[in-house]
Amino acid sequence: ATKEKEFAVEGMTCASCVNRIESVLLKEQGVISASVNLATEKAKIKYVDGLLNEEDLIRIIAKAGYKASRPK
Ligand code: 9UX
Repeated sequence: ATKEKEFAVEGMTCASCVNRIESVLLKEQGVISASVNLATEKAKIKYVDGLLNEEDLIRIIAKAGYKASRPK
């Protein structure tokens, strides 16, 4: 099954940050789509449930240099 969740992302200061995070996410096995919004500081990620969980996605974003947090 797939899930689509929104994460809060801190630390993005220019439009290239958006592209960086999206491409890092899309390289991961299990990520179906990733849409990052600089203005709202949110990342909407669609992923395969059995391959990734929220903690994995937060860790992947952290490795790219940004602080993500769980959706409410
Ligand atoms: Mo822009 Mo983002 O120079 O890490 S790419 S701030």
